Amino acid sequence: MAPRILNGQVEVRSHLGPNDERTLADDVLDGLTRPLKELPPKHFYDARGSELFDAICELPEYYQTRTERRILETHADDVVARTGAVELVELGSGSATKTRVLLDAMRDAGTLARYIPVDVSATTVHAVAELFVEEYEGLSVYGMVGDFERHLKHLPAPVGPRLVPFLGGTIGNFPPGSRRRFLRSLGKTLGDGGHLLLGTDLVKDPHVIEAAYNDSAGVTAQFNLNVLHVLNRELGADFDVDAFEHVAFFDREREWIEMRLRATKPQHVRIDALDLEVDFAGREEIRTEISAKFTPERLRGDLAAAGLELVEMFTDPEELFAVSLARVASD
Ligand code: SAH
Ligand code: AVI
Repeated sequence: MAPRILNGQVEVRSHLGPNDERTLADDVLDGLTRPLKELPPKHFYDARGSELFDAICELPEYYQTRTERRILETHADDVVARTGAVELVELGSGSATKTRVLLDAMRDAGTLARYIPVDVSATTVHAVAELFVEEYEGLSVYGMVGDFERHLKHLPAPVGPRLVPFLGGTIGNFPPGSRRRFLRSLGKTLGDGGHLLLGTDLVKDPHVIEAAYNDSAGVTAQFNLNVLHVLNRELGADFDVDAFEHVAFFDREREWIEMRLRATKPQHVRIDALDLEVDFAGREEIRTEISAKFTPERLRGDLAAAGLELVEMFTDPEELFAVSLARVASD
């Protein structure tokens, strides 16, 4: 697809096309014909889903965002000094509010050259690209609308030491096996001497974790249910969204949150684009997300298994959340 030049310093390129509508179709066909029905979480993030996620980040119960921001505010100067970063390639950038803390530190250190947000949500990549090029004088922005599991090979070559923030705990949304495979594949993205800056939510009192996914304002429930609106719109499905309810619980053995959508009554759904009929028994559930919570040991182990070495793990005084700086392990 042709690059969209907004002005001299901004370019946004989309790697999503007809094949990606296929990806949604394939995921739905695969996920809704299994004995335990499942949908991958990346399909939450249409324009409405991205807005709802931003609203989640402001909720009193959702401690993750404000805690990670505070960790970044405390350690950004140190991270920039230690990495010498001149560019950020941010994975799952969303509305990139916390990214400003890193960009400010790079600007103050005089190293800031380029910002590359990567996200499946086209609206957020365009919005962030336009905003940041205005806000940071001289900054070049190359937005990539794409899937970070498939499109990182299309990134431009680094212009100098690269820092790859992967914030918000999004790595926790991968199942464990693909999480380690994905981390291993990031070696190439980091480039020579590059670093990963990985945000992870930590294991803590299950009540605190469960409250973060069962907020009293019901925003997380709307976010979860939104995926059914996506399927209705994109695949011509006829889900009765009001006949499903939000479920989120902490699986104490696996140490992850599971979000599910539960049918409140038996129902029959038709998905036109797939020529598929799906039946739901009363109280049958679709798993829509896992969100893994880490211990420092598990995190170190995952990084090591992916050929990465931990440079430093930053956390907050209550040890709610961690931001880890890592690089490719030396042999
Ligand atoms: N980094 C932000 C946003 C986290 S929400 C923060 O810390 O607040 C997760 C983001 O990852 C969303 O913007 C979503 O669109 C994006 N995302 C999820 N799966 C993705 C994938 N496979 N490829 C690219 N982006 C993805
Ligand atoms: C993006 N991701 C890390 C969020 C999480 O906490 O797993 C998505 C989310 N799901 C429900 N609330 C927020």
